[in-house]
Amino acid sequence: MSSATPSSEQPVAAPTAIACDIFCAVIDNFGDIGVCWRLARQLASEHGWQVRVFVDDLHAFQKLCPSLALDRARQAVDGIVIEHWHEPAHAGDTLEVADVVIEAFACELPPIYVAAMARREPAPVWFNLEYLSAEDWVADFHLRPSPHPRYPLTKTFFFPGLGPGTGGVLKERYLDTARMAFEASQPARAAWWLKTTGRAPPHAAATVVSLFAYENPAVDSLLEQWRDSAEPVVLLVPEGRISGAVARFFGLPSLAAGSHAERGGLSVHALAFTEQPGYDTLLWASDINFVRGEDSFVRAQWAAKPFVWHIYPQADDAHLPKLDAALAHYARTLPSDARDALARFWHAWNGAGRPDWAEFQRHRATLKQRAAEWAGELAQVGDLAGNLALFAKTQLK
Ligand code: TRH
Repeated sequence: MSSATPSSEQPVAAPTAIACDIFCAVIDNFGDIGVCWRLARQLASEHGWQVRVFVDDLHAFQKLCPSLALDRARQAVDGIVIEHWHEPAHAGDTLEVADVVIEAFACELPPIYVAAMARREPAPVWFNLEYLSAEDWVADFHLRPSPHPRYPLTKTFFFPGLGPGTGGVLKERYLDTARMAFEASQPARAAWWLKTTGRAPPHAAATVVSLFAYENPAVDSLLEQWRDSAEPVVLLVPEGRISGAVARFFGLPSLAAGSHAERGGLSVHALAFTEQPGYDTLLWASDINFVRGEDSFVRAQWAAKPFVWHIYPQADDAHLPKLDAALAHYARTLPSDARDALARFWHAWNGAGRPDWAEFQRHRATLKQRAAEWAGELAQVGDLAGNLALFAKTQLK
């Protein structure tokens, strides 16, 4: 799959570069390392920072970054040092404390490292990078300081968000240009289809859907509706947690990358999980994107296409207010019938009701226009890496 990363994305860290350590504990799936790796690459390539990533799960990481070696305690990829954080107390073979320390998603830093942070003069700028939420309270808590109970250190809470006053979400400087170049180039799209599916691009009348989701009971109903749809649907499914259900629908033992199947108006291509920049191209090549978790949810917004979000499920349905908070931003200016249709579809995809594809399609043109407008509104909040770098610099002075 083609990569959206320009070849110019090379580390530019100077000897005087700001040093930054990012600590990432992978809870599950790919979002924790997905966000950290994207942030690391941006701080290195766009801000010239010297970045190290401490990560405890190289297997999950390697899926997004295939050049990573699984057996190395320390390695460099794109000029970023990657330390296999193999036990909680470990902080690399030599204890060096960076200028900026990012603790991702409240993972606990090695105590030995925190003690060294306290000894460092000047003290490093310490962030806890939180999970993304579109809820209103986020702006009130963004950049709140939290003094350490024992050491002379202050941790700053950095909250990503979709609205003003939050930390924003990650967006690379090259992203829009790369997307528009892909969309404008028929040969680039044809080459992508050939490389990714082994076929030419589908007929313009077909709706191309990318499907990245957790296991989802609503998928069977949707697959039936796509099969029976008057207009053809071409489904692109990266190998993952929803693949088993799609395979069963087609009567296949599995949906391994490279397989194709057809039923009625629905055809499916199973795709290999790509390196991270390649996932953007999949979103750009599709008309509608089903995304999940955190990072793919953000990428779908930058793809400026209608999308459906499978939010990461939490205990006691704590995720449902977050789903509605995101809808409140994204659907804000939609006419009420399109807004209701979108909300119904998103709710159905997250466990409440049956998704109605025909209704979604009826509003497709309006949703597409809103998707483009929303990408512009979201960009006003500023890119997370840029926002974080700016704040850190004010603290380092
Ligand atoms: O994988 P996710 O579900 O991740 C998470 C985690 O579950 C995490 O614990 C949770 O807290 C968080 O969601 C909210 O979904 P996400 O965030 O979209 O991450 C997927 C990453 O995988 C993203 O960076 C895009 C990338 N990706 C590829 O690089 N290639 C691919 O082919 C695909 C499908 C995705």
